[in-house]
Amino acid sequence: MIVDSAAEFDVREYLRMEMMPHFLCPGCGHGIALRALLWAIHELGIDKDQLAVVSGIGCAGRLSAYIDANTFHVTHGRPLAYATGLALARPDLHVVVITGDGDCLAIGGNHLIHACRRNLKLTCLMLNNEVYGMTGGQVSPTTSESRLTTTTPLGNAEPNFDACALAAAAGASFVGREVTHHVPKLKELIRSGLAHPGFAFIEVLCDCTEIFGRKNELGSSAEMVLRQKSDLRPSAYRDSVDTPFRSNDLPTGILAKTDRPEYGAAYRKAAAAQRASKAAKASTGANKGKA
Ligand SMILES: Cc1ncc(C[n+]2csc(CCOP(=O)(O)OP(=O)(O)O)c2C)c(N)n1
Ligand code: SF4
Ligand SMILES: [Mg+2]
Repeated sequence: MIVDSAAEFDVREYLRMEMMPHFLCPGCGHGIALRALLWAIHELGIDKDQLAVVSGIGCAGRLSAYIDANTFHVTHGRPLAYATGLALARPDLHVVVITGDGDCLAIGGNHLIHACRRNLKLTCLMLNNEVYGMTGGQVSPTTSESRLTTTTPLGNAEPNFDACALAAAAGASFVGREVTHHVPKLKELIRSGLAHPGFAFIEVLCDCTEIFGRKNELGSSAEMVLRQKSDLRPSAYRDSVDTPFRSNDLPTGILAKTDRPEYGAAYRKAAAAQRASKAAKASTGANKGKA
């Protein structure tokens, strides 16, 4: 059943209210992304019993604990590996991965590229706040050039990944990006990703207000969200880097959508064919024995 009315969406119905108060800092963008995800789930009418959320370690990874569904808080960098096993064993479930930029692109980068290549039906929501928030603000593969972190006290000198370009190049059949400034658009993108019959990679640009924002003097959480519209990257570095690194003018919305065969269906078909062939051989053998 598809529910269209935003008015009837009450996020508390999808949260473990007994876990409140949550641990996120005031103004953290991860909370906005969580709301958009749950709103999309509500609109698609996905039953909570049919929803499985797998997350790694980090502030982003912590979100699964608050969702009233089947949730798995697994090791750092490995949520896609766990989710792969789960989605293969239980194709009836909607399997969603929530991961951070460090979790997904640093320690978990290898899993990401192979998940993209494999095209198993999964929705991967990468919350990109440009930093390792949970561990005190170290540089991540998406930290913009020149930004200050605890491990780049002179400003980050490395180019940062364009995660969407990386995912598309690795074969992801659905790739999208949105900012937390546009919650309804973010919800729409996640909804499209959830409905996609293959691997969907969605990058959400969201603010780490307390660690990254403070360190880089980006102002209040409201100012940081407004900056997403106009000032995604420092102008000094505008157009200074090439694909697959990140440029300043970031496109949002659905960036890639292809119709590749879904791995789970292909695997089940091959397994069924093998079972049928074994059964046929066994029955031929039994008939020979009778002759
Ligand atoms: C194997 C392992 N290595 C390192 C850590 C420490 N650690 C925990 S969270 C984290 C980074 C989290 O960054 P990100 O994924 O961007 O999430 P955020 O906190 O920014 O939401 C690290 C390095 C760990 N828990 N396990
Ligand atoms: S440290 Fe940053 S990412 Fe973590 S909860 Fe606080 S604001 Fe959010
Ligand atoms: Mg992060």
